[in-house]
Amino acid sequence: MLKTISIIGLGYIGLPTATLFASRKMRVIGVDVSEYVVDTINRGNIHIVEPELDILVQAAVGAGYLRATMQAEPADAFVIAVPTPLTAEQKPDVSCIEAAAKSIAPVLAKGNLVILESTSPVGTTEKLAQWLAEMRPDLTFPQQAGNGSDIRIAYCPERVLPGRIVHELVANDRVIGGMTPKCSEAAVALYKSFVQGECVVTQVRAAEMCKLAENSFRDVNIAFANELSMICDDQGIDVWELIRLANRHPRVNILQPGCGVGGHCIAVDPWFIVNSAPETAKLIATARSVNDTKPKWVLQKVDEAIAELKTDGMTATDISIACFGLTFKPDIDDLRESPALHIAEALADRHAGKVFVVEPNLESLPQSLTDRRVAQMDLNAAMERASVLVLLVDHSQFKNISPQLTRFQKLVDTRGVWKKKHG
Ligand code: SAJ
Repeated sequence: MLKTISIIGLGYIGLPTATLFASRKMRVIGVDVSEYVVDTINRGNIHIVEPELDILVQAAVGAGYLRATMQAEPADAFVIAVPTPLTAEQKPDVSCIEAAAKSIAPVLAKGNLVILESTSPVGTTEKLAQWLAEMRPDLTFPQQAGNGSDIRIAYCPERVLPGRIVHELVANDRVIGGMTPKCSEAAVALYKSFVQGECVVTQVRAAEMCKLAENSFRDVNIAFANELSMICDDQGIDVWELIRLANRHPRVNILQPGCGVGGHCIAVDPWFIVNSAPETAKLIATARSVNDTKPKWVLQKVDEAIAELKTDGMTATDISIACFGLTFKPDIDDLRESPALHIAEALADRHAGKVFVVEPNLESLPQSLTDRRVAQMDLNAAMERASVLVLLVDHSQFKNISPQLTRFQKLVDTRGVWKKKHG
């Protein structure tokens, strides 16, 4: 029975996972490199915005089941949930996993289970096992000792949706790739403490690829929608109506176009596949490029709207632009890799007139925008005052209204929210 669980990395995945183990009355030691994160959690507070999480953390810390620290301590199981970003050359950076391995190696003991949850290129779990084996020659690892190893190692990707993390951590099926059958068995037993979905066992490399394939599938499908939106615009067809019509086919399910793909997963993970198979991953690479091109296309549409206003006699400085929505997807406050934010920055850089932002989910604008003299404005004022209305994110606050445009106002709606809806 695993009684003490250590979670390495207390971010969007690590912290909710830690609290769910704690809610099952397991002793949880959360480890993070940030003193601010550790202090915040130890006060029973959270440093990220995620529904339900604040109450869970408060309860877990209050009841003494969850504690955060900057130094790894002995435990029965270690769950690594650290970031795996891309380098400037779009190559996976697994240095945080290596650092996590270094931090836990000194406290590892016979019988421990080590699980990697971070999205990782295929082969990373085996690398992790190798790093640990080099640092602890006194212990045996699955790559050397097979089923009888002292330390068990598995890859178990997270697949939860930001905004629904707590619910999905419990409800979703888990893919579990142990380095040996015993490793998988131990990992299933651990997750079964709170996961109500099925824990499906596979090979370690298949589990790594599964995570990358899931996010690439979504990226490719969003790219299809984004490409369609540009084709339809060219041909005078309302893409949102077209998608509603096509989706009436029982085997068609086109996703929604937008101003680009953001967040730290869908826009990142496909590169892990492209890097490992540059010759064959052509569709995945093309989808990335289609989605990355979409913000530039939106900027072009704004330029066209400005040009039309100019032909009506307005000067560039008379023309104000209001961006509606800044976050990477609706109804969250997360700006990571947000195409809407990049569009707002680019508009501020290239436009001589005023640029405003309406973002009901943020108390204040990021510095990159305030530095560019972009101001926050409320919804009604922006709809009345802006010359170009650029709808970037379909927040619920924007959905139930339809702006009445004057002759001197233009609309660039990247989400189909303020377009006339049919059927
Ligand atoms: N988007 C569109 N059109 C759509 C759907 C999404 O333009 O029809 C855009 C969003 O606006 C956003 C981006 O895609 O900019 C990503 O949003 P998302 O809701 O698709 O995904 P994430 O990044 O919040 O979470 C994804 C999820 N993966 C899948 O759905 C396959 C989640 O389950 C993963 O756990 C998460 O990535 C992750 O951590 O990897």
